[in-house]
Amino acid sequence: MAEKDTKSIDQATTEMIAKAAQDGVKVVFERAEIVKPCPIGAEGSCCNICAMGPCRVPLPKGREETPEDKKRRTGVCGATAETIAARNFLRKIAAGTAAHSDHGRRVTEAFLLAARGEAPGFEIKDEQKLLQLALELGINIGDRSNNEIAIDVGETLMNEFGKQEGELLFLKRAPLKRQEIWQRLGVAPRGIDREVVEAMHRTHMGVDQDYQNLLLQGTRTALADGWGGSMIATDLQDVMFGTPSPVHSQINLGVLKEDEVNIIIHGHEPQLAEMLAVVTQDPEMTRYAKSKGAKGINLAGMCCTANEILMRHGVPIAGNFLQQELAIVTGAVEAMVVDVQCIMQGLADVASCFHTKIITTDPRAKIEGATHIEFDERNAVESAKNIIKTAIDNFTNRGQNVRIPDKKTDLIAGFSHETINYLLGGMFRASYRPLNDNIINGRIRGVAGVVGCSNARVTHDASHVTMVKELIKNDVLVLQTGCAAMACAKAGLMTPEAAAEYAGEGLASVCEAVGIPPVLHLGSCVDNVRILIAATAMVKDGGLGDDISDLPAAGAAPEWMSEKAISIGQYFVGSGVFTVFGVTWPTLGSKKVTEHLFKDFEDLYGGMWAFEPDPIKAAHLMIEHIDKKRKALGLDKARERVLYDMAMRREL
Ligand code: BF8
Repeated sequence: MAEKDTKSIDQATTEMIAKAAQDGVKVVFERAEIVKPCPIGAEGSCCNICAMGPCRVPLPKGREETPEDKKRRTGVCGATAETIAARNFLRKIAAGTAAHSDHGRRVTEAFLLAARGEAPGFEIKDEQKLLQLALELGINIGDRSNNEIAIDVGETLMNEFGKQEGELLFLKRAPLKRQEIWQRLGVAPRGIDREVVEAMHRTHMGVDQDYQNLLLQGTRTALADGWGGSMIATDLQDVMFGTPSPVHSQINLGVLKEDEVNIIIHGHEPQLAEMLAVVTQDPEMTRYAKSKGAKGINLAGMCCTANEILMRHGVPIAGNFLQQELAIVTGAVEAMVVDVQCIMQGLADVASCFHTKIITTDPRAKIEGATHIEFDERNAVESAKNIIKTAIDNFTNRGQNVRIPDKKTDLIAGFSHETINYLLGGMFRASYRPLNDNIINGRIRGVAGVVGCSNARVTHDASHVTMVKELIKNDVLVLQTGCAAMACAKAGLMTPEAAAEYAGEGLASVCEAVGIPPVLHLGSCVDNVRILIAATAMVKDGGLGDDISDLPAAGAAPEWMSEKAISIGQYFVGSGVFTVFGVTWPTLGSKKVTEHLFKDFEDLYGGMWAFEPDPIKAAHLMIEHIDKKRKALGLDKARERVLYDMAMRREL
């Protein structure tokens, strides 16, 4: 694992870490120094699935593994280091898939309530996307109302979770060649829940004990996330709340306001956040805030919920994963409202040192010491008002120890697949043609998805920003989601002006012509499926091969930490994408498993994993892969033309 010499490259974060230390408040950065990662668990060599263990089978350190070592490296039941590493890896995928898919299921439930008129305040905002979805799913449109159609769409997609036979419906969205690969390998997922349950069964003591077979189920489970649960979540969120389009906003702790009631909404599912965004605008709420001495109500986002309401409402972002406790350390947050995923339990402890209320809202995710106000879509407006009033009431408890870092950055977000299509092609000829053409002519070398978390084991934001700068300097257009997107937005890479400052000549010329940043924000972690759809659209537009694995494209999560990231990585690899992770790699305890993921997978899927903690080296692995794909497509010659004069630019 890479050692880190500084905690964060972000000034606001550094400032608040210092304030936390001054105030005697322990935050994640300090805990990471106290609690060292278990080296055996980190390499996937600890098996704790039965009570004969936990069995630890670490690789010998500082020397090559001998045949004698190999014999000794088994659990009590005889499970090999390969089985143990593969089983641990599959369990991570199952947990990640479960998280995204339970999010998708909850969104589908809300969608059905809205369609049935049982969730006042929620409605169908994107009629066009609803109708497209209905056509795709074979649902009769005729002269039926949007709500009638939506009920059928919702019920059809809800069935995807518990389906026992057949294949997930959205697999048909993939290029034909990709679908054939999945069928040949037997990894086309059936129902989403079925794949997660089967993964858990196969990793139970004494079931699947062939690492290659375990990893096939890893792919099938992950595909049930990418082309199933996450895709359902993104599509239905778009229909219900609107498909994102470019929007200007700001990011970092400096978006908090000293004279207003600050409410941070943190987590993942957008239903509550959407309602808070609406209800904070209610004059009754503003009057109430003023009656308590505040000038107004300031709503800001944290983690992926932040991405959701940024993309649709331009609500500013307070920070990414490692900044959640630091927002409270400002002393200016009246309430941090959370739902599910990536919410540190440490928040409750940090909040106890300030006046901040941690408000949990979901029955699946309570935190000891937090206030629980349940959010119910059937009664969404009332739930949201109740939460906001609780925050406003807390304003008078704010102490004197307030310091908000004077640091925020402009960004443009909202690049859904539909928006990219429209921006490139225009309303009447929306297409990816100009993107494909500019890849073919070499102005754009390729496309990279740089996604994922922040991780306290490496310098916060550093790998994201370094990697992305290196990629765009080399004319690679970068698509981002999650906390990775926030890191680069804070570094100023998500404005159109960033193209001239950081991008290579070819990429900059295209960005200037279209008016887009060189780094596009596509949303939250479930929205990684927008990248799958964009990649598929590139294949379908022609000239770049007939499968996702033919594209000059690559993926990365340089600061990953969550099981969801592993699931995302596996569905990208299983969809044909070369994917590099940083920080640490969870199967290093087995060379065979690691080689299988890093090398054999390319023969199976056309995409494979890699591990490289150095972000510049990782960026160059991606660029090499992109160049390899360009060569295979016969595009290596076109890349030689990279310098453009003004006349050439005008021709774009
Ligand atoms: O789902 S990027 S730290 S917030 S897991 Fe979590 Fe990672 Fe952030 Fe969103 Ni994704």
